[in-house]
Amino acid sequence: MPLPHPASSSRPADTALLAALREQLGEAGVLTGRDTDGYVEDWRGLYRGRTMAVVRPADTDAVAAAVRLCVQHRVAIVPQGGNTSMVGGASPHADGSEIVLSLSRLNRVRGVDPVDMTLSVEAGVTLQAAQAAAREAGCLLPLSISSEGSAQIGGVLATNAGGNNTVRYGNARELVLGVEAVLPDGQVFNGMRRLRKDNTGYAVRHLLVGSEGTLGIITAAVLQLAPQPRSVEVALCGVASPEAALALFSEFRRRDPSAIQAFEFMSGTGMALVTSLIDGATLPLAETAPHYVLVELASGRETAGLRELIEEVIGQALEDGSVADAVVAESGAQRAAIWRLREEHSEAQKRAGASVKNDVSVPVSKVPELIARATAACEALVPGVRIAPFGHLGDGNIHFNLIQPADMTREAFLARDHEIMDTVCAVVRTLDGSFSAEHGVGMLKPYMMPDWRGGAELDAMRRIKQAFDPLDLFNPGKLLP
Ligand code: 2HG
Ligand code: ZN
Repeated sequence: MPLPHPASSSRPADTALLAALREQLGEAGVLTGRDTDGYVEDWRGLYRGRTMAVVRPADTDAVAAAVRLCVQHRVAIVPQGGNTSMVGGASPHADGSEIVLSLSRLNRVRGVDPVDMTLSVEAGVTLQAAQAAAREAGCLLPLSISSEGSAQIGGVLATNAGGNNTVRYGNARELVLGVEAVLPDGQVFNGMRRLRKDNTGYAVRHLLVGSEGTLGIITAAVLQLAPQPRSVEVALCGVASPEAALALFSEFRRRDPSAIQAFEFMSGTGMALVTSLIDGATLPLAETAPHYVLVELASGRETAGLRELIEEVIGQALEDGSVADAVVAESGAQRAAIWRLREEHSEAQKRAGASVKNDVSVPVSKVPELIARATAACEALVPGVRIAPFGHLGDGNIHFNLIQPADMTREAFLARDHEIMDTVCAVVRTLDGSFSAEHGVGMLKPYMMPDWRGGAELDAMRRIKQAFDPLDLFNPGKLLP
């Protein structure tokens, strides 16, 4: 029988535990009171929790020691990296009964090997710093997400993040060769192997990846790198419809499937928010369009003919009218400016008001139908709602985001979040999609798990949780209902 949920009853700070943690980690390693402010609220301001303390161990042994103390005192732990979760996955609950364990001080690059093409990094290294370490060694860490400046490797792996390059390289999981983690019994699982072939029973590392901190706290990982591209082309196209965007994707894939590094979709509504709310973000096209596509092609060869390819495919689409207007970047600065229009979508939507996010995926062929049907259903449900879908068309993952109508308060809109999410997900279900594509389940979506992952699958997940964490002290209330 599951033990009572530690977060279900309010409890006073455990002073004996705090004293023991201070002794173990030093004064600077344990924050309380106002010093915890930056750790108890998520970046969207949706989850405002409380915590007994924030502990900041500086190495793996200190993480293990902190875990053992918390377990002795039966106090639950919320692991936290860059605090960029979209689903409250790293936020403490409101009753203050948990300890937030920040991985930020585990921020060393342990090594990069350009021959093996591997990168060993600790959990608190930001994704951007990890990318830079790979680049310095002449390699590419082929994982890119909008929050990469703050998001840390531990959280990226704990959520099995996807991002812009999944179409070519897969999700974070596909890049993980080895993992080091602290398990709920305080043991350190040292799986920092860097082998391409290693078939020895259960892949514990893959259980930890995507477990959202419910089975273990990832403290370091070995990531597979890719060759650094030698030629890159980026274009922005205005398109009349999601169908035209899909047709463009199919044409690039028909011509050279190995060249597509990213293929991103943006709605006209979302783009208008970016260009009006983000400083210096301007549309490099003569006219606005109903929707936009960002395509990036890349190759390890300098003379791969990517410029010809991008110009030919887009030129043909301009001729047949499926692309209304387009620009191909002429320099690195222009490529970055185009990417910025895509990457500022979350920030612009945050500035525009409260939003309900639906991080969903469908087979790529169904993306246009998803957008059309979910748009109609949401317009009928909440008249005046601003619908701004965008995302990773190349892998079928669309962020079907809705922003509060101008005449509705933030509270009134957010009170309808489940209703809206259920409406979008009803469409997703008929298209054989997923309700949780790349952001994880966190605190936002466990209620959907029985419906989407019921029966044997949820049962297996519960047994795995019970086997790893019988006291339910690792990120309770997240992922599993
Ligand atoms: C992205 O693709 C992120 O930019 C964020 O996954 C999506 O804000 C969102 O909903
Ligand atoms: Zn995304």
